[in-house]
Amino acid sequence: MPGFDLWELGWNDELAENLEPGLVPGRVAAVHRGAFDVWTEAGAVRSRLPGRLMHDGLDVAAGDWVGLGDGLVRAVLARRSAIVRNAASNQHRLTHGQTLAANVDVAFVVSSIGPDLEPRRIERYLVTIWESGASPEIVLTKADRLEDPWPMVAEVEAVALGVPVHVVSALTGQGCDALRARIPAAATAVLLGSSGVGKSTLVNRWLDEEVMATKETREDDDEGRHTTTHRQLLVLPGGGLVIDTPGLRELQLWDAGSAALDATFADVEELAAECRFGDCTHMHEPGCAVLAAVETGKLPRKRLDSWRKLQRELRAIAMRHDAVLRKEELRKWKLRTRESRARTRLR
Ligand SMILES: Nc1nc2c(ncn2[C@@H]2O[C@H](COP(=O)(O)OP(=O)(O)O)[C@@H](O)[C@H]2O)c(=O)[nH]1
Ligand SMILES: [Mg+2]
Ligand SMILES: [Zn+2]
Repeated sequence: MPGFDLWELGWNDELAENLEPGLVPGRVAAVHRGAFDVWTEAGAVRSRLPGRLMHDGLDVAAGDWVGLGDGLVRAVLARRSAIVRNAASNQHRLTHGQTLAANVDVAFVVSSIGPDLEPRRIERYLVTIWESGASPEIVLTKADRLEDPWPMVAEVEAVALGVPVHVVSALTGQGCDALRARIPAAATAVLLGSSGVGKSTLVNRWLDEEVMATKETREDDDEGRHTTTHRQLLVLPGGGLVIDTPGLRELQLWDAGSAALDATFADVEELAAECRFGDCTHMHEPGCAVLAAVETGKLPRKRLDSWRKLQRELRAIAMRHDAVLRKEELRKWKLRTRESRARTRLR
């Protein structure tokens, strides 16, 4: 296995400064059960966390930069972005944040044009991406399936609010090169979206090779292709990287700040600023600009409902999160007092 040019993988001076001397830098290309594929200057290696860090529940994701020592991951370097979802943890019957991809520059929200297109799902992805530090872009695939895809594109543009919307077909090649051009050399993109929308087909087209298994090749896959059961980092010919991900049944939000929600629903926020009362709940108040806009059809009722729903979800997550933190603080405090009591006895 030939070695990698780290700079082509997105390595930079800031990362180099953060690397402890003596550790070997590498980028996590894929995460398997307890093991990582790490790309280094010496080639691709299989690595894992030492027991102590594993116990800390360190969340290593595809795209992470790590420092290796004695073949183990000794450090995860500070991320410039992280796409984090809410994941159920059966261990504590709690939820925790799970990083889907790290150090991503552009996050493509991929949906296929057709009856399964769901603007509400796109809003959910946008909140998560606005929180991540990556820039969102929307990709509508399988444009070849409809005689006239443009009414559906317009529907998506109404929720995109200035986020670029790309219309592509991996079948005819429409828009594929233009989308590819959104990933400059050394930059990293991630493809997010439900299973079957055509993410892997698009990646294969860019690679000009059947590297990722698609729906057709998935069942009888004996060609050694990457199945999309895990998130996989890939180097594109001509520079730039892309992380292909398996479909998420549903993207559960994780602790996003109100700024991420405001960015996704800038239209509602703008209206809310016009309400007569500063603390308007937009439920029943007189002089409510939001309700007035719903009345005149300027703001779709579904969009207001979606905003409320996501707001409630985020509030619930923040409250749960706070409760967990408080419990953790209490545990540490008890531990400290017990330790100091023990010390007092010893004296
Ligand atoms: N008509 C049409 N079908 C597509 C297109 N892109 C992908 N598909 C098909 O959609 C199915 C799912 O594609 P796949 O890449 O596996 O989706 P993924 O789960 O998002 O990675 C496959 O049967 C593809 O052949 C497209 O642009 N047009
Ligand atoms: Mg796939
Ligand atoms: Zn109002």
